[in-house]
Amino acid sequence: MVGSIALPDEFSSSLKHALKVVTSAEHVRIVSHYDADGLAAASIISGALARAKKRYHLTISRSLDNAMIESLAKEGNEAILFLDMGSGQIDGLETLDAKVAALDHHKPIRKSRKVVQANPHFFGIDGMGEACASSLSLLTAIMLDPCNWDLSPIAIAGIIGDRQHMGGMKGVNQQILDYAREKGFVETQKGLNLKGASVADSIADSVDPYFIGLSGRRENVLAFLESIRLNPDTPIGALDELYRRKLTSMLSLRLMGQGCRPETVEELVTEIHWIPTMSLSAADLADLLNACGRMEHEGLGVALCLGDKEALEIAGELRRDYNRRILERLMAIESDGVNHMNHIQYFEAPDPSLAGAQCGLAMQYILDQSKPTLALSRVKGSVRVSSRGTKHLVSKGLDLSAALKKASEGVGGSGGGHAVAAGATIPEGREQEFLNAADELVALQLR
Ligand SMILES: [Mn+2]
Repeated sequence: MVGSIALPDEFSSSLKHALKVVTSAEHVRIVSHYDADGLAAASIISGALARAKKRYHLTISRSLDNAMIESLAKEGNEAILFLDMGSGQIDGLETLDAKVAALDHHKPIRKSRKVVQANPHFFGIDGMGEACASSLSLLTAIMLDPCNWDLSPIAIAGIIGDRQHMGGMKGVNQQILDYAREKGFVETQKGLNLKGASVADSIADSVDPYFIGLSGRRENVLAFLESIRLNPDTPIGALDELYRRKLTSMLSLRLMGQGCRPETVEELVTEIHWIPTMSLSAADLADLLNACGRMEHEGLGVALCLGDKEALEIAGELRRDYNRRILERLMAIESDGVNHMNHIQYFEAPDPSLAGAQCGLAMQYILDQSKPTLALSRVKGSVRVSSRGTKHLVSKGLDLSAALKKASEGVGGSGGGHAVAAGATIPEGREQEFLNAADELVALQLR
C-alpha cells in the first residue's frame, strides 16, 4: 500500500528504495523526459522536494543518450533520479558513480543490482496502460508526505498525456483518479472531447480528434454547422442536450467515415476531469504541457503545473501556435498521402519536434489502420524515426519497440520504446535498408 493505493509489496518497496536514493542525498540531480508525462512527473517530484526543503537540480531532456550520461558523470552527483526514462539505458546508468534511481514505465532491458528501477513491468503491472512516470512520481511523492496528494491532478494530466486513459483509466492510474475525485482534487463529468471558445473554433482547430475535411477548414465547418442548424458561435460548454447529441452523432459518423477505429470514435465523448484550483481540465493541462515540451519551453511547463499564472497564459499562446503547425502538417498528409510498403507506411516529417505527434495523429485519424506508421526526420547527419501503431494492431502481435530496436541496430543505430509507439535513430543513407528490415519484422509480428 502507498497512501490508499494498493500495490504489490515488491513494487512499493522498489518505490521506497527510489525515494531513499532521493532523501538520503544532500542534493538531488533529476533528469526527466520532455513530453507531457515527463514534465508532469518532473513537476510532481519538484513540487514535493521543494515542500520538503530539499535541494535539487532538474534537467528536461529529449532523450537519454551516451552524451547525456557522460555529462552527468562529469558533474559528480551524489544521487540521480531519472523520470520517464532510464530502464532502456541500464548499462549506461550503471556506469554512473552515484546512487541512481529510475521511475520509468518503458519496457526495461533487465534488472540491475546497482540502479533502483521502480518500473511497473517488473511487478506484473502494465506500464503501457496502468501506470506511467507521473503516476509513479505521485506515489513516490505521497510516500514522502501524504499532503502531496494535492499534486494528483498533475499526475492525471501526465496519464492523459501518455494516452493511458484511452479506453478508460486502469490499474494504478484508476486508483489515483478515484482517490483524487473522492478528495475533490478533480471533478469528473462526461463531455465532448473538443477544446476552444465556440463550436466552430473547437472543430476547425481540432487536431485530436482530427476531422478530415473539417479540421483546419473553417468554411467547411460553418457549412457543416449550418446543415445541422447549429449557431457556430455557441460555446461548446453551453450546448443543450439535443444539440450535444446531434453534434456528437454527426462527428462520430465523420470519424467512422474516415476509417477510424471504434475505440477512437468512442473517445469523442469522454470523461472530463476538471481541476478546480487551476480552472482547466486535466486534458487541457496535458495539452499545454505537450505544447511546452514540443516548443522547447520545458521550464514553462513545470512552472505552469506548480501554479504560475503567467506561465499558464504563455503556455496557452504556445499551444495555439503549436496546434496551427500540427494542423498544417496533418492537412499536408491528408492531401499528399504517405509511402506504402507491404506492412508499414511512412512519411518524411520536415520538423523533428512535431514528428511524433504528427505520426500518432495521422495513424489514428487519417491513415491505413492495418499498417503501423513511421515518420522520418533528419537531424544533424542522422535520421530520427518515430512510429505509432494502434492498440488493435498490438493485440494482433505488433511490437514496434522490438521491431525498431532490431531494424535500427541492423544499420548501426538504436531504438526502443513501447509496443504501440517507439522511436529510433539511424545513420543517414541507411533509411531504405532500415525500412525494409522494419517492414519484414512487422510482417512476422502480424502474421
Ligand atoms: Mn511516459
